[in-house]
Amino acid sequence: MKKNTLFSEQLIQRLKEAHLVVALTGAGVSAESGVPTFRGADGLWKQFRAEELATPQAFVKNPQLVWEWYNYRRNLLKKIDPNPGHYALVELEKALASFHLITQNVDGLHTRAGSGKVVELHGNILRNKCFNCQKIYFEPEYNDSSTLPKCSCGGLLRPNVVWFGEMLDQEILDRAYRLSEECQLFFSIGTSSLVYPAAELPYIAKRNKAYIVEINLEKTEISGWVNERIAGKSGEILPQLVESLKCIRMN
Ligand code: BV8
Ligand code: ZN
Repeated sequence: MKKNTLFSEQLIQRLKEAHLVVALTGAGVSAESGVPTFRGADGLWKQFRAEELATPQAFVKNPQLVWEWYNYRRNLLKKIDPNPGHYALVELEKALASFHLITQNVDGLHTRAGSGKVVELHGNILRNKCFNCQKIYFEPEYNDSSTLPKCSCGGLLRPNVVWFGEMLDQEILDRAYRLSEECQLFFSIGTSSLVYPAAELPYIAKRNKAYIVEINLEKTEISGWVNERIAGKSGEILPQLVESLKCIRMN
């Protein structure tokens, strides 16, 4: 077993003692699976601008364009699998008494990897809902339709994700707040910490004396004050965290 050099004693101690461990993930965790991030060099927003597409106004203005953009992303996902970072988070959930995952990602890769306790803050791109009556549609075949499917009420279907300017589901958000308030160890992984209210969660955890660890390729809005920053790829760092945890268990 390789000796741990990546994680501080303090982090290892917290892993041992914490009653609740929470991980907030963003697009960076899916990047190594080939899902373009939002603001990175190959970012989705490069080809399109957020306000053009991921807003209700954009959908009203040009539903076909928005629908095609999401089908482009959903088709990308068909050829994409979870990466070692997703699987390491499944291992953490199995190894730790109480580990909860909060994700901003809408790609469903955490669930596909086997994570059981996932809070999807921004919804799930693989599901649709009616723009008019909010009825949820689980049929995947709609995602291949080049023309916009219609709801039984006559309304247009849209991806079941939270757009900019839209409120998050209050129950889901309250759960994320409560987990962040009650945890002793909070990981912020692969997120630029720019989008609210998700970006509030590490601050809430910090206010409640949790130990905050950031895993990211680059510096972010919160890098200046977290307890520990581990620079690098989540797909490489998270499996090492699982290894370190196994070492703790053996000693
Ligand atoms: C809300 C679903 C109340 C859709 C997403 C003006 C008008 C209206 C609203 C606002 C406004 N000003 C501010 C707001 C609030 C707005 C907001 O926060 N805007 C930001 C941009 C300033 N928030 C909202 O609108 C939210 N609703 O506030 O409602 C309200 C209502 C009306 C008016 C005011 C307020 C709704 C936010 C949800 C938006 N939906 N997604 C879709 O996917 O199409 S957000 C979208 O961004 C994704 O969910 C994504 O996850 C999320 C955050 O981005 P990140 O995940 O952080 O991804 P990013 O590319 O930015 O960063 C990737 C990171 O990974 C980088 O740091 C990179 O270094 C790192 N990385 C890359 N590779 C790796 C890696 N790290 C490790 N390993 C690697 N291999
Ligand atoms: Zn409807």
